[in-house]
Amino acid sequence: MRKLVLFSVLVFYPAGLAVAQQAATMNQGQMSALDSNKDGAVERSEYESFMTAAFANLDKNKDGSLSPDETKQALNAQQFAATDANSDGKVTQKEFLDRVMADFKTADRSGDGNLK
Ligand SMILES: [Ca+2]
Ligand SMILES: [Ca+2]
Ligand SMILES: [Ca+2]
Repeated sequence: MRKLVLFSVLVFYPAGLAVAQQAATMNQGQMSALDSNKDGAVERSEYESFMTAAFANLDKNKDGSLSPDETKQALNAQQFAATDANSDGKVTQKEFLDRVMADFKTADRSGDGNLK
């Protein structure tokens, strides 16, 4: 258990992104999809990989950023603005990951770096 302290359960109580909201209602099957090494817990790295893939999915035109249009199913205007840290109207992968990983930290109430 290295570097546990801050990261863990993000998946269950995410702050706002639709992907995270989906995660919040994950069933067992989805949970095991996130748990790529099948150790029964979702580590920060597994969550990050999952969200990186989610970003790629949302980025329909593959320009490396998400427009309000690309995220309209997932985010309302307020959530989009909250994720678009530099307010340039686009959500880059970094902005996206910063946000969802912050959600992870928020969700990590036990602080053990794992989601079980
Ligand atoms: Ca795991
Ligand atoms: Ca795009
Ligand atoms: Ca931006």
